[in-house]
Amino acid sequence: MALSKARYRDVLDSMYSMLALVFVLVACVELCDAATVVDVYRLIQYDISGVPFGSRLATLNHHAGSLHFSPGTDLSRTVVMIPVRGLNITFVREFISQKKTLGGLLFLLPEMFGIENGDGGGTRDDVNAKGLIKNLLEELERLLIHVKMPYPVYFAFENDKIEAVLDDVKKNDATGQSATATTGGYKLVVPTSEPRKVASPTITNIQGWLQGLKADGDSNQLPTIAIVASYDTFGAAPALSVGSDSNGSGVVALLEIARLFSLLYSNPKTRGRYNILFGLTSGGPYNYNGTHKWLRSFDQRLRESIDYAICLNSIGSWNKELYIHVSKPPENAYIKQIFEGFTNVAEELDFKVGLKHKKINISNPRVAWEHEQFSRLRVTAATLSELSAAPELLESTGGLSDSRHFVNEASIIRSVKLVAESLARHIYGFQGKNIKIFADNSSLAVNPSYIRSWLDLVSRTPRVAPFLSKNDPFVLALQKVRFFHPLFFIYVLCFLVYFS
Ligand SMILES: *[C@@H]1O[C@H](CO)[C@@H](O)[C@H](O)[C@H]1NC(C)=O
Ligand SMILES: *[C@@H]1O[C@H](CO)[C@@H](O)[C@H](O)[C@H]1NC(C)=O
Ligand SMILES: *[C@@H]1O[C@H](CO)[C@@H](O)[C@H](O)[C@H]1NC(C)=O
Ligand SMILES: *[C@@H]1O[C@H](CO)[C@@H](O)[C@H](O)[C@H]1NC(C)=O
Ligand SMILES: CC(=O)N[C@H]1CO[C@H](CO)[C@@H](O)[C@@H]1O
Repeated sequence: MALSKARYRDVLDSMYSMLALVFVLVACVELCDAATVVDVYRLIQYDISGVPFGSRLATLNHHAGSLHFSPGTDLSRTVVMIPVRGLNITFVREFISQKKTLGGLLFLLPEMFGIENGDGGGTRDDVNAKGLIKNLLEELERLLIHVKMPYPVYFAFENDKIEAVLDDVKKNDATGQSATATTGGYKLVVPTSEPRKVASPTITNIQGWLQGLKADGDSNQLPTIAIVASYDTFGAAPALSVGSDSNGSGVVALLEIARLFSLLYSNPKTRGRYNILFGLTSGGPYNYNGTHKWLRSFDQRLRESIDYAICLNSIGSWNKELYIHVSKPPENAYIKQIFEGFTNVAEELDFKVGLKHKKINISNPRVAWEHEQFSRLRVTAATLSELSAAPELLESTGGLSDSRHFVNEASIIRSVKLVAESLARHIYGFQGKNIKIFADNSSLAVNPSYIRSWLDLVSRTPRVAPFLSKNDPFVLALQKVRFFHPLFFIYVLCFLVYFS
């Protein structure tokens, strides 16, 4: 069952707690003595406008079965183990839509999607195989987050133990006899209490500020440029939603751009005549709800001082072309200036930027891109992304398949060079001149190891907003970023959930 578009206008209104759990796998073959413990991750459970989605139960205590069950088998007391590798997605879609009564589902994910599995090189064949399985996982995720399943659904990573169990279970199923306590087999147990609604969840925006230099008078009267990235994620398994590309890549690029400009701004001789505002926004998957709240927290003078805002989203896995998405027409003087500035730098760096124009619909609260939240307040803004078209709500939000494996540091480095260099030329009035401010090997060079270490950190940090408090180590790490001096931070707490 897919959600109708109309319903998407409302943001998610409840989330249920419970992330990773320890899964106790009890082998009950003849002698009930061997027990194995495997980490499992529960499928998300949430409501939109009172409509329930995801897995609605958590406690599990049933026998393991495979997809090799004989037709007509009663599966109401069986946990069906489904390896994602080689999965027939049509079959799973039909299986779920039949709304069978099941004891539960356990999906086995390839190891490389594990959070601990950093970047892997591999041959070209590997890359193709990885691409296929990534697409499969994306499809599965899309399927699972948009249905309601009245039974527990978990994910686990493949390993020798669990594969051996699956082999045994398949053999048993092939005999046509279902496993029970008396016939032997395996029992899968998750001893947990049922989830509760997350009480007053909040989302946290983080803001930084570089003060420009005004020779005579008040620097608050200077124009401002805003650089923004949404940092939270949404996915089928909250505990696995690290979003290396969406939008870990944008966060990492923002931090590096902030580092570069704070170097320039720490010297009065190179401090620009623009203030620079950095925003790490939350609620990205929920219609950029945090951005919406953040913008409304500005006083009018700040909002009016914003020359333009650049939002960075999914810029970690492109090759040849990036897109600038705007809602003002391409003929608009500001848009022309931004686009020409970016195009010139991109040419020097030997790639292309395309301009994509999509009008906003003021009477529809649903936005396609982050910059549209700015556009709605008449602030000129653009989103830089490798995506040529806007994803649907709750898509490309950093779920299961968006792992470190598929993000390329070189793409982020080139994106940083593009944005930093274009902005610097705008700030220092070098438009149209081939002047490299952030030249390689200079003291202002882009720092690949800095980029890599942040990318590694975001790729290890699940960031589904209601589960990420303002005291989360990741949020604290962002707050402590040293170069952000003399930047300051403000936490804007937004209430995402309404209770009736
Ligand atoms: C996948 O499952 C569908 C539905 O059960 C079936 O019709 C199709 O033949 C299967 N495809 C493969 C490649 O097994
Ligand atoms: C704008 O949004 C409103 C409300 O969702 C909708 O009724 C209308 O058809 C939309 N207009 C266009 C031009 O898409
Ligand atoms: C930067 O330095 C490295 C080695 O330190 C060198 O290989 C590279 O060519 C230099 N790049 C530029 C643009 O000077
Ligand atoms: C953000 O969430 C709040 C609370 O659920 C809701 O009232 C508001 O309309 C949302 N804003 C946007 C822009 O979606
Ligand atoms: C989690 C999140 O905000 N993801 C965003 C990443 O970027 C893409 C492309 O701009 C957005 O569509 C996602 O919503």
